[in-house]
Amino acid sequence: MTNMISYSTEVQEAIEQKKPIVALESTIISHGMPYPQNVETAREVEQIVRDNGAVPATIALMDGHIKIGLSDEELELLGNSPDVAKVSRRDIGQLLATKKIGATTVAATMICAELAGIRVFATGGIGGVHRGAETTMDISADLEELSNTGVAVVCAGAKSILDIGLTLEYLETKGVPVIGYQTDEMPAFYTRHSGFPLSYGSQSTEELAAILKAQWSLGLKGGAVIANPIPQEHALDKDFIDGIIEQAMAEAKANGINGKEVTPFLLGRVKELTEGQSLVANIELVKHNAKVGAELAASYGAL
Ligand code: PSU
Ligand code: MN
Repeated sequence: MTNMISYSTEVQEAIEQKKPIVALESTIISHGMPYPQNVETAREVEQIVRDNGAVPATIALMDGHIKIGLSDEELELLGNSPDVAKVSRRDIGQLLATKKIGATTVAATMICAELAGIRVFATGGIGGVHRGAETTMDISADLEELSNTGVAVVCAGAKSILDIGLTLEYLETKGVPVIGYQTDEMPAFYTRHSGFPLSYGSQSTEELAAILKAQWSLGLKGGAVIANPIPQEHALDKDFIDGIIEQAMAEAKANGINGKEVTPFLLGRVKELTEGQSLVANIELVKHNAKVGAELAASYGAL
């Protein structure tokens, strides 16, 4: 197994020196944001992790390897090639065997992070139960992964292209803790409020780390969602963004978009319809998650 995993020098040294490490996903780069903002953001996010006391490990599949930590050239390749695959759990073996380039989703990044011994992962938003899932059965593999794989995912909640209430129900059934960071309410990605209360909100990364430690020390399988709302100054107006999401979803339906194409299609259309405002908000919330992720990794490492 180990010869399929390759570490960047920075991450290798961090492992040897037992420094805190934060995993970062790559689908957000390849399919979640347009070029060149995607690559710029990826580099800025890595720097924020460093500035807050941890080492970034952006994860992707290339040349038959799971790469833990990417060079500038590798990031550029991910952000600016048309044929990067979106890789979830089911795709990992195929991508490695065929040596193609794959960007890892939340699910696949969690798997790779766990293989590398990394416990904290920061991203934008998780996948979830899509609206209308009672007929389409479109439920992201991210949710199953959260119930199986021991990695904490710092995110700004799930955006309202999803059914946030059903996503929370699913996570509850699967025994996944969803813990607010300095909030008692599930955030809704572009906005701070969804109206759905969480069972617990924590004020400090020290306490979050202690919660994770208790869960994993008992051998309780699975990860956790650390729900960290977008900073107020970058939040979008709820009615504005909800209207646009409705329109993008209607277009997805009219165009027969389904399967793994749904999330990238909706993200792209929302960006166009907001004239880029959603992209700015998305970038800012990812940066904030990177900061909290670094602080959480440092707190966890100090236990
Ligand atoms: N949500 C976002 N931006 C993203 C994604 C989700 O706000 O880029 C990506 C993540 O990689 C997530 C994936 O794991 O989409 C979920 O895709 P699906 O719904 O096909 O499982
Ligand atoms: Mn899906």
